[in-house]
Amino acid sequence: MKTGVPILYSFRRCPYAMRARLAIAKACVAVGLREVVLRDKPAQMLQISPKGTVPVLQLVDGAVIDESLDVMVWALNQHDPDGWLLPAAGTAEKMFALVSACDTDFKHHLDRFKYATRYDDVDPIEHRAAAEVFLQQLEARLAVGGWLFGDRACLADYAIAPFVRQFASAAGVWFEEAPYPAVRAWLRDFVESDLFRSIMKKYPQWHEGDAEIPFF
Ligand SMILES: N[C@@H](CCC(=O)N[C@@H](CS)C(=O)NCC(=O)O)C(=O)O
Repeated sequence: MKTGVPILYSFRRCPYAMRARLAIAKACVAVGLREVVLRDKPAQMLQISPKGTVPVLQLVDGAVIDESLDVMVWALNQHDPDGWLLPAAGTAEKMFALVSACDTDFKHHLDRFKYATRYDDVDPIEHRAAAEVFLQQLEARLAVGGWLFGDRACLADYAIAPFVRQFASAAGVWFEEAPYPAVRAWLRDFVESDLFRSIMKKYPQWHEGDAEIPFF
């Protein structure tokens, strides 16, 4: 289907899709949203991105961006009103390194903690403890300026917060009592922000022939 704006295949509860929507919303870039159900992925999405993960962004010229961080950078390269690509403290390189630690080590332990029954012979508490190494890094950073890289938000905050949110909800009371007050405050502000609320609206599943839903 030819449209005048890029098309974003997204799944509301996916933390990777959340970070893409956060950057698109922050940049105020207009896209058409197609809400995906992961067990019933649309053929059109699989055709342009056979690896079958969300988010997937198809640009008007047909080019496809199917990694969430690349979608963030694509959006912010067009309009970055709060300087998310340039952290207040530290370097962009360090910012991307922290996001990479989230997507590899932390995500590995998060999955095995949250979905322990999906894996053979996995002790969720061991993985919660291993995930804490990352939380400790976040706590040390947040204690300095309230954000991961200094005294204002950057891409890393919004790329990482959706995963910490998942961890916190899986950990429940344990997280509320753990020695990470700065992480808790940062996460609370994130979850209660207008930006986060705005990207968590519910949309019906998209089917071929449906119009896209305008998203910013
Ligand atoms: N590296 C990818 C990972 C995206 C990803 O794994 N998304 C999950 C949903 S949270 C997915 O689509 N999984 C495929 C499935 O469950 O079928 C990115 O950053 O965009």
